[in-house]
Amino acid sequence: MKDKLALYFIMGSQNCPRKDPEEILEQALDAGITMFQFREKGEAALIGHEKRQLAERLQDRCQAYSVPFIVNDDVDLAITIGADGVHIGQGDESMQQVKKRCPAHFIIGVSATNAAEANKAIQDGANYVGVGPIAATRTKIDAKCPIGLSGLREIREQLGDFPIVAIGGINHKNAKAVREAGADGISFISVLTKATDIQEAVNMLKL
Ligand code: 3NM
Repeated sequence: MKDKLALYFIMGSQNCPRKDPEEILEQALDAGITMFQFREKGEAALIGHEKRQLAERLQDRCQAYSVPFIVNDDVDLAITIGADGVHIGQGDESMQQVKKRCPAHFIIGVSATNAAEANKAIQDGANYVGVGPIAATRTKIDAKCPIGLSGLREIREQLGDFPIVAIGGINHKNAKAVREAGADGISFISVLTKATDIQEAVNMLKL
């Protein structure tokens, strides 16, 4: 699990106003991302058939690179298209329900802002926790107050060896410090969707 979390790219069509999501994902896969989350969310997001079509196109790309394809929130879509897993937030469907409905091999990720939420997710059977926001982000309008590196360190101390991916405001300037503070991996949206050179942007995150 930890290897897969190393470079975890998240994206939906609403994050790509100027470029084709499939093209961005292809370049990100080529550059070496290790996991992908389809997060079609917000006012500009696709719904229904269009959402499913885009999901399947992006899933195809991930399969070509043997990179896990995770669906944000939409458990029905994840099951229907045979995704590799789902990522759910604190306000979403209960973990008990999710676990009951999903195939046993599904990777289940849960968002957490503090150790109590993270511990609950672990007890409920999550495979990893997404911890954040680490720094300020403009990508998620309702993001909570940043927890910083100290917040991440505190959560790591309480979670022992459990897989943690950090999220929110991560870029090439703070990626290394985020790993040093205890994250097994980093997840990111805008640092790639807004990059002019995606290969270079991914390379910078590896440093
Ligand atoms: N979840 P960027 S922050 C999707 O704190 C998401 O749970 C967050 O986008 C959380 O890499 C966030 O552009 C947005 O900051 C991450």
